[in-house]
Amino acid sequence: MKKIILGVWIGLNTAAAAFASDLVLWYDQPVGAAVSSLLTTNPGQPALGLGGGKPSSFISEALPIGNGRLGGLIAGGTAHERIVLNEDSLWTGDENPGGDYETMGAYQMLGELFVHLPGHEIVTDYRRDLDIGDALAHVRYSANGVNYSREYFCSHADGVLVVRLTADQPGSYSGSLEMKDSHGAPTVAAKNRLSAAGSLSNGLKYEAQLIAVHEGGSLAIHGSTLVFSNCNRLTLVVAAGTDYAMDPASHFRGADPHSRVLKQAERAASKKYDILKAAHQKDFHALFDRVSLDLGKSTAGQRSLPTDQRKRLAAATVDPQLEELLFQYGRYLLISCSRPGGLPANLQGLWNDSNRPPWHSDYHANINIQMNYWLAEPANLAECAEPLFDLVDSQLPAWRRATAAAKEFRTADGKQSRRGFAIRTSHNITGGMGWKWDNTANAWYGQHYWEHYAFSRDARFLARTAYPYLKETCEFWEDQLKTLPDGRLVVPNAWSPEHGPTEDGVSYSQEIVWDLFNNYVEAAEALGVDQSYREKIAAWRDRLATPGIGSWGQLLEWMTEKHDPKYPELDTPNDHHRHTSHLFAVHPGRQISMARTPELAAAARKTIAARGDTGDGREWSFAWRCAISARLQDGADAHRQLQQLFSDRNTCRNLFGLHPPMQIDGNFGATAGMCEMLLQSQDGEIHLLPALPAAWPAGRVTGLRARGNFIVDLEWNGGRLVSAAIQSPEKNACRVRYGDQRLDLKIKSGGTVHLNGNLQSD
Ligand code: FUC
Repeated sequence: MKKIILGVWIGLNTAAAAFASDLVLWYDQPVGAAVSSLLTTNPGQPALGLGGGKPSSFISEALPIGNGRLGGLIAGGTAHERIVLNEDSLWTGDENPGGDYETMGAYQMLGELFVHLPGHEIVTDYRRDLDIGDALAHVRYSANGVNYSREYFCSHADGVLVVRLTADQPGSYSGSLEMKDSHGAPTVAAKNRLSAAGSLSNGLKYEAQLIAVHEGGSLAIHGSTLVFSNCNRLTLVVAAGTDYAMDPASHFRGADPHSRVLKQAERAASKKYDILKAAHQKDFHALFDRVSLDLGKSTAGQRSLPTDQRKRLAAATVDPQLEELLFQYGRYLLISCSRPGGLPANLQGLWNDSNRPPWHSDYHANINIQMNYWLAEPANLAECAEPLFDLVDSQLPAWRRATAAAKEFRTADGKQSRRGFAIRTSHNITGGMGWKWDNTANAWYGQHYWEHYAFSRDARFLARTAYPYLKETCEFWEDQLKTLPDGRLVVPNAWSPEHGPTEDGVSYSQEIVWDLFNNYVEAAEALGVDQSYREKIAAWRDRLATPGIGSWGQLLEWMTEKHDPKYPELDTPNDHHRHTSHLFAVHPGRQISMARTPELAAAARKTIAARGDTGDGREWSFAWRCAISARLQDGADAHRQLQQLFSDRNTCRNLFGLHPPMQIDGNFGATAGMCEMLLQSQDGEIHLLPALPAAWPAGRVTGLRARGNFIVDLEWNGGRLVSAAIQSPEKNACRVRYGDQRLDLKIKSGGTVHLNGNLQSD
């Protein structure tokens, strides 16, 4: 039996063996327990995290729930539960055309909810978990002979965060509820509710409301807290909002949040808990259940370990069910932080426990936000990508103004650029931008617009949303590209992100503009519009300088190989930089492929091998490398890169990507990389199991999407395809590939074609 006394853990855990469900993150300690334990036993010594030897942080341990807009991070404390509350539009800053990182503002923490339960200091059989297959978090323990249980979720259906406290004996709940605003607004208690309302320095108004519904016992106000005595059960409902509106015409301000928040809280509090839970389940399952993955069974030993201990071992020994969990965690997190009508996932999704988060928890446009959305299309969560398009579209007027005013974008004749817009490396949600121009980020965002169409074939989206964006961005690049004496076109003053000198024709920028032009041409063809402009852009695409191959067989990151005394390792086999920007053309781009450009593909492989496992790589680096190796059809390396993500350097105990203290792009990138290992469709054919690693000898996946509006199910055994089912909601045709076999298929509207491992129809 395991016992906690004031955060000190003693004894053995009997609960562990029972907790082996496949899609559950679970722990036998509350957040911070290891730290408190060390502080208690070694007063005066620095706090150490569980075995990692590094200080622990709340955000790396707490369990995340969210409804796309509102989020909670759950500590799972027994005598003192702490839930950090987030609302994704709570941002300081404004439109700042000067591009000053400090005045750009930062994503803020909303507040904290505390449940104080005196007498729950000494507990046994403790467990906290997050069931990502059901979007429910739990805390369970026994104290004073009572079995206590809590369930938590954040409902998109009702717009609220819900906590339900139950016990197996009546009258067992006595304690208090406290809500703390992160910006000093007072909490007001009235009847059965707590509320806090305030405004930020930029005038953004916000409000949070908690309503407590108690069953049995009593509830009373004490100062700014609610005190409950001898209750059987409690249901807590939290609603929150701001007056942010994703609308430049109203300067990003909408209605005062008060009445909306009040209504949401009251409506939810008037419903029975089971009704709230059922609505949440229905909404969540409609998205989550579209894809299932089975990579084989983990050992009983692996399955018996709490997630934090288990994941560390998985860096060295294959743990198929934990890999499956990581895959589905990316999908769970995207569903929980990016829903139509809301804001896109920022650097931390929407989970933030600080008012000065790293990198302002902003939208970083040189890899990070793009990586957040790589999984959306293939992992069958396309609607979760809509917030990205909505936000970007809403920022365009401000970005156009900032670009027109910038000296960096003067046209060749010395005049200001009048067409299009550029984006800096970081931006906020109100037209403001931060650090350094990332010239080709506009074109990279364009890839997402194109891919949303390429997967769905939604002609309306293409015509109304994607095409105008792509065309305007082409016009920007028409004005900006520079012609070399030999006629090749180059992006001037380009930067391979965060690595080495700025100069013309950097591979990263060349490849991204190539991708834009290529996507534009296909978009114009699909719509049958702008023939002469389409032909011009196709010709310009073919004149863009392409990346070269260097002295040790690597893909060149700059037009010429660097021998720079300032950066002696630059462009050498010892260059272990975290960015692999010049491999954009392999993934997520499609300019380099094994079939069409085998020499460049081989050079890309050299580069990725040299980047290495240690050095400067961060969580997102390994996710990106996993996807790149998958595109290079190297399943073994793709899997090796994936495994790096389980190391203590790259993943937190709650499986959030670890870029101190946390960053979410690695989570989304890992899911996307695994999709690439199982199915690809960027080259005009549906390629089944293109990078299956030996580590996954047998398995099954259902519900992955392929470009062209197809859904694909696959089963394999002994490392070989056993069966495939390809379905399309429309009358459709495709070429299917497995290994070197190819088959042209026609599918009836709403039909499914079943194939065996030799690509023969059943
Ligand atoms: C990129 C990376 C950093 C970090 C930051 C948010 O610029 O180079 O490692 O992930 O984004």
